[in-house]
Amino acid sequence: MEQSITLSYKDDMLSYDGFRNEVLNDYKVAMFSREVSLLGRREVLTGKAKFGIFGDGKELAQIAMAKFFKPGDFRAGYYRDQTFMFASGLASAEQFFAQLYADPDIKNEPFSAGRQMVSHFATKNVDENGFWLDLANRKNITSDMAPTASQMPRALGLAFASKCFRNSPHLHRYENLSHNGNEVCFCTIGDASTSEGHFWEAVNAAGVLQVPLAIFVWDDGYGISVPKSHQTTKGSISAALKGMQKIDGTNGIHIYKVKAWDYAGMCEVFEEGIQKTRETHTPVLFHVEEVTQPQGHSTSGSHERYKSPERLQWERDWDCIKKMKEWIFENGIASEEELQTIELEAKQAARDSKNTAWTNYLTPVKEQAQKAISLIKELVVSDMDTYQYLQKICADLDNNQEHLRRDVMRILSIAIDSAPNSPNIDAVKQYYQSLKNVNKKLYNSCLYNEGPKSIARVEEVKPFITFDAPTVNGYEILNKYFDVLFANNPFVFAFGEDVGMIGDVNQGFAGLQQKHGENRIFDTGIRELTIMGQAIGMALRGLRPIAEIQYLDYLVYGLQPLTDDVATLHFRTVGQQSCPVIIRTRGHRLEGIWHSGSPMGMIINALRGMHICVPRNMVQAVGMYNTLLRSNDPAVVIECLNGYRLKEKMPANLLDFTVPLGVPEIIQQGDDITVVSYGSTLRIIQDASERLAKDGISCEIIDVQTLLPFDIHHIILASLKKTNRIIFIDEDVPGGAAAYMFNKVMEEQGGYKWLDVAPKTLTGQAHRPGYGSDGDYFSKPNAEDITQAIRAMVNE
Ligand SMILES: Cc1ncc(C[n+]2csc(CCOP(=O)(O)OP(=O)(O)O)c2C)c(N)n1
Repeated sequence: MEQSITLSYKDDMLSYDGFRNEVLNDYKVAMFSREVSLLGRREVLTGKAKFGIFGDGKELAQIAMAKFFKPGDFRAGYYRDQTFMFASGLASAEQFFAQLYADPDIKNEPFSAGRQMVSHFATKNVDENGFWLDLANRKNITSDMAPTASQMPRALGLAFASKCFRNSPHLHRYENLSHNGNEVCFCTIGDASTSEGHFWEAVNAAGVLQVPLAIFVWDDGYGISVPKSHQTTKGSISAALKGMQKIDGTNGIHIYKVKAWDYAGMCEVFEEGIQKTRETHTPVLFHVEEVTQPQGHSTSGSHERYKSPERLQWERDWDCIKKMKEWIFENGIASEEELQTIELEAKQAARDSKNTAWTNYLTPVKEQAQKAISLIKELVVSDMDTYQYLQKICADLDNNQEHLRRDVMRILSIAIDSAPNSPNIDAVKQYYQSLKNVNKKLYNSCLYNEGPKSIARVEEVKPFITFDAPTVNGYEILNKYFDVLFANNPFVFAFGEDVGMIGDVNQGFAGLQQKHGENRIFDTGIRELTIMGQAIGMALRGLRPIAEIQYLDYLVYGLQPLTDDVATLHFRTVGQQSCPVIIRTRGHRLEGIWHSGSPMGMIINALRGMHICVPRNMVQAVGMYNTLLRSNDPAVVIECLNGYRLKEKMPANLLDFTVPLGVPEIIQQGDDITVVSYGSTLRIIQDASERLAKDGISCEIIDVQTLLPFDIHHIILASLKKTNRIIFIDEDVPGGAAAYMFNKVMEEQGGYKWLDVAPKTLTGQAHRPGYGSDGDYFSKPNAEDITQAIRAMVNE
């Protein structure tokens, strides 16, 4: 039924009938979407769903926008765009309601399998094995997020990828990914969210880079309750952006203003603007004014609390659907009766979709509940109290018409606890366990790639060091590697502050821009947030960006898109979207408060869903880059700041060797104590170990190599079984990554069973290091601290 609601344009627009049909179809979509919003709110208020946020008031603007969204284009938007999705044929109301109900069946809710709140849409960019789909021939929706303006960095990157494709002749043959960079990124944002730094950084970068980005600002005057006079300079985003406007002979962006109720006007302006940005790659911003929000912000509150009666009346008078209806009558396009028929059909279609979605959602849970009830009722129990109690919980579940999976789990668990000796309790236990497995797959899967594109599938290949291998500086290993990598892998791009012309501050890319071209290795502005966004958008489109954060301490500027977008993406799309960014940075010991950071605890906790690689030297780093490029998971690689001038042997198989992730390396065998660490600290541990050896204390030193994943084969446990003593050492704050490693080995690996003395962590101080060598010495673990701690443990 609802499929008849999606649009089919342009077949016959030149004839009057063609035009009329299109207008009436648009009216129907608008009515349909409005009804979906009204019904959606009611579903929440009557308790069938937990939270609702809808697109009422923005129907016409989105119908107009959808007309120019072509196969190959991308959308990075936010939670108001249901009408756009319906109008583009990318979502049905049934799917919309399935998401509202948090239906975990991906067949019913294809955007996130119930993992995301309603109105958070997505389409696949990879198939079920993680291989790229033909994105150039699909309409692409990157997975929506709730944090305001979080779509902006990614939108910049999606548009920037078009520029990469257009300007890189070696990519032109990949027509499954791009048609000469003609793809536009459609980005939507609320007026209040333009107050975020993300918006300004992205718009500035787009104006500098000149990329096909079309930003639609839905200006309904408020950010929840705060009016735009408190949000935006001059109360108008288009006025505030004037200085960025492109004029002849400058870069910048085109800016248009339209009214959200002006159907014909928006169609005209959007067509012109989109065509311009598609052809010229000059970004465009549509300031869509006079948007209304008939039901208020969300189901969490009522807008009568903050809108005046006059404003509410204005919103009723200028409702876009009402205005479209008036326009249809004024132009004699349809009669009152015809529109009434359309309205009735649209409302009925919305209602049918809602009912079907609810039935689809409920049926499997009901089946589980019924099966649980019947198993529990069959239990033979010896006392009356237990019998009555079990009868009662079964009746309660039976009477509840809106079951949840957790209700079923709970009643099964209660039954197992209450009647442990019942002869037929095993059937209940088995069912409980089988549901646990099912629910684990539904609710806890796909944080990382699980199939062919998983890092676990990458075979280990050892570096091949020939007899006469040259000994060179660490940075020269990277430089040679990147050179051969760029010659061999057309999808790889590298960029960041000072990466292009000078080849990064430590010369990893020195001379390579000149060799491989400005399109592939390039400088960016100082804007870590949107450097991350640039990488995200490129990776979502099948490219393999290596994006640089100049120093690890500045990762904080770029952390938001990594934690909210990249790290959650595979999980929140149930593996349907991949974003294999590689974030390259350098950290640990160097100098002062902002060039010696090692906030690894913060990083591993913020970035579950990415891999965190902490190579001790540049050969290991190269092996990790190779592993990552063979898989589809995103990662951060933290090179050692003080390692670029240390000498290493150049492997002969630079492009081929791989370092398996999650596999520690024992870099020194020993018997008395297991010392676990990573990165720059290892060299200090080696120094301490030499001194300890003189006292007859033999250390087994283990480099974990990656913090995420962590020691998947329990190599550390095997060492502990031999030494029966263990210390975890790093430069992070107390309770940071050393505590994480401690927890992994003690709890997950069961290391506590093999201890002769209390296990220990040795970390940096709680503050950051002061400037100078003594600032470093007294703030980070030093060889003296380490020898004393280990000696005390061994002598205990
Ligand atoms: C980073 C962040 N801060 C706060 C919020 C809570 N929040 C959700 S929507 C919203 C207002 C957004 O207003 P606007 O951008 O105008 O979009 P609208 O909802 O009006 O379409 C706020 C403050 C959030 N989701 N993310």
